[in-house]
Amino acid sequence: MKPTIAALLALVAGLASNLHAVDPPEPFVPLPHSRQLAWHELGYYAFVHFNMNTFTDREWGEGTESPQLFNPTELDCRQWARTFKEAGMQGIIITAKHHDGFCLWPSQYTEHSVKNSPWRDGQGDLLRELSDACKEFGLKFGVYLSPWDRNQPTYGDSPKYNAYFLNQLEEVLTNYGEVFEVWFDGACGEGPNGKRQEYDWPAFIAQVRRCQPNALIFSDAGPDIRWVGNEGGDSSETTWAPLRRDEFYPGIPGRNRELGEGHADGTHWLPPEVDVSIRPGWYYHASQDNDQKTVERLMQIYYNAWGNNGSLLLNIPVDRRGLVHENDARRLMEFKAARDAVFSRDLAIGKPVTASNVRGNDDRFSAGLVTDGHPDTYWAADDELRQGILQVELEAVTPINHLVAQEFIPLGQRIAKFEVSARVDGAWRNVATGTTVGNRKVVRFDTIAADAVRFKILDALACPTLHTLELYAAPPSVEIQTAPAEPDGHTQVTLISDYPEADIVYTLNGSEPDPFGILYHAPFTIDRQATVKARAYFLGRGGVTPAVTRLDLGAE
Ligand code: FUL
Repeated sequence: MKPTIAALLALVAGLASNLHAVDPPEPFVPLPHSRQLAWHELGYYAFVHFNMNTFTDREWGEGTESPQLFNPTELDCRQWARTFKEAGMQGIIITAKHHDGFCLWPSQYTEHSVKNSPWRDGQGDLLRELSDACKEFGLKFGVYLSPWDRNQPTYGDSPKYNAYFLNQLEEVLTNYGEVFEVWFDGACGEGPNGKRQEYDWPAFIAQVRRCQPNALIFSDAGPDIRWVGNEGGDSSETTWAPLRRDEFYPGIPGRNRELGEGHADGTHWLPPEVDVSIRPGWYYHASQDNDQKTVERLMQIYYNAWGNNGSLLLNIPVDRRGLVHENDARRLMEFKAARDAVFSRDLAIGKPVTASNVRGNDDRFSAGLVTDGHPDTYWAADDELRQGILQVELEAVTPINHLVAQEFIPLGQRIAKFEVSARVDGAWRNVATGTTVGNRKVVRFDTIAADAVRFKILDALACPTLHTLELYAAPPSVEIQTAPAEPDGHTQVTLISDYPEADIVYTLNGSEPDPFGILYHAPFTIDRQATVKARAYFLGRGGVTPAVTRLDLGAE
């Protein structure tokens, strides 16, 4: 059979592109391990502090508490898993043992456990129930096992206690299926013999590797994930995944800033995890039932963690019933709705992209790969370059206020400085600057209606790569301002958006305003019985993205 013209052309094109083919960039060490790459995909999972302290209203127990006190009345791990799954979390890490030494599983090495509690007549195993619930709901299961143990008589007798801890690790890591993360706190104290315990960290780590080769180990010094250096939900604008790991050990004092920032010349890939509680305490206290962090603060924390090269481990203190408290569940869902409102629609996906340089002019590294939504493709520059510009054409004037950038981290973290600009009426305006990117950087800026966006890499430690550029428009907010008005009992209502060009729509009967509702033009008056709800929309400008604000003026 004769070759067709199309086949010949394809052959010639193939040969031509082979002539240009270059190798991918040399890896820039340190590189992430495959288990770390899998972890980077997670981003957001639950911490549950639930143990003896839940029943004594404390944060740290003494280790002398009677097991009789542990008695949840309605414990339901399926309710936890269902709630966290609906909230968009990917796993749960449970305090299997906290500093007071009480074990949530019937350990054969101590009497200080659920087996001597009234819960399930001493027959219960919370790790069994939780790991089963995680499997049922498709969540990952992780454990916090405190080395500091204020109950264990051998604590302080270092070799003996280390053997005890290794045995417990084995129990927890071999009886409950796959464990995705083992969380080590660095706290250390003196035992009953007055001696300070010396932990055998190399043995602890080897035990985890032996029992759960895919599990990530968290501590101040990793070896897989590092503490971010604070428990308040903050992070550093500059965040290198690499760290000079050998300078660190669990519980190291005085180096919190470096734990946040990492090191540009770090020797090991050791990205940060932001651990923070939704309430003031780690454990449940009825007095904090209304003290959840606001949605705004949770969003800020999410940007600090997930949006800054790390992940968010958000603690939800399960209550004395053994349930996620209604108020915490409600806040988790509000937080999810707020994330969805920002991140549900990538305005850059599939849009054309040009670059100042494409590695070897090779299509395998072309600019358009940053908006193709594919998990394995990336743009890369020529070896000698430390800069680069990528320009996304939006093809229509589009309001935007978030950019998400991701480096191709299997080849290491490289970008050290960047700038974002937007084209408005043919002129480029600088909207944000930043430093590191790594696995993910979320850049936020004031809403701007632009028809193109530039991501300018100003400095890198090696030739830059970029896996993804995404653009989003968080809904504009609406503030409802009120003032007394004539006749008596009437109120003047003014609606103000943080984005002046947004269209504000409102209702007076409590119903949700949709884009076809009453358009706001000027202040108006209402009587006491009205319920005003308002939303701002980017009507006809790259899609409808609503925000809702409500004001109830004494309606029923
Ligand atoms: C700390 C512990 O001392 C707290 O009680 C809590 O468990 C927190 C997550 O880690 O170091």
